[in-house]
Amino acid sequence: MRKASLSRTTNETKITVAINLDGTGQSDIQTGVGFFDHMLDQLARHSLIDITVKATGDLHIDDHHTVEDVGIALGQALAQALGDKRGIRRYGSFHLAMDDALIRCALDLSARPFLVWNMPFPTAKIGTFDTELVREFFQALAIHGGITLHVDMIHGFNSHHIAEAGFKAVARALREAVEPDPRRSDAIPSTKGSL
Ligand SMILES: [Mn+2]
Repeated sequence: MRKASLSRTTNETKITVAINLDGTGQSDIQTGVGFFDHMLDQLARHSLIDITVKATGDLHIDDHHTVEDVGIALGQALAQALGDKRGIRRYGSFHLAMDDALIRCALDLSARPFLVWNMPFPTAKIGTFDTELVREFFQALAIHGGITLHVDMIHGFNSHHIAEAGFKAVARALREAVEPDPRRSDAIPSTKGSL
């Protein structure tokens, strides 16, 4: 069963997450940050990973700790659910178009965390949400999930579309990377013999 669940509590946030890599894209998300909930719903829906997130954070300060810590917890859950990565495709990539936004994601479930982020949002905010937090989320996800993650905006002028297309592009690339590769059976997809 490629599932994981965990809780993470600090002085700033209290977070519970559960994921199922072999899900159908169901989500149950409550972070207290409306736009972020909308994005995490997209992440589940388009990765076909079932995702539950319950977060209580210090939103009286701002959304930063909550968004970052959800990224940490989801990354940790992803790494846990992947286990030794036997039989998976490992790599994934996708070009996702959404209205004006065209985002390319390429990723490797490498255990060598790295984020290349080229997402020049034209505005600092989407409603009350700080657009810089999109990077914070994916940085935390990449580090704690062991992902080499490249996200590049090829075109876009609407921040909501750019962010949403970004989440969907990562979701589709992740869907491909975590999928069992029927030609690989139980092998670990690396010449090193471990990932
Ligand atoms: Mn939307």
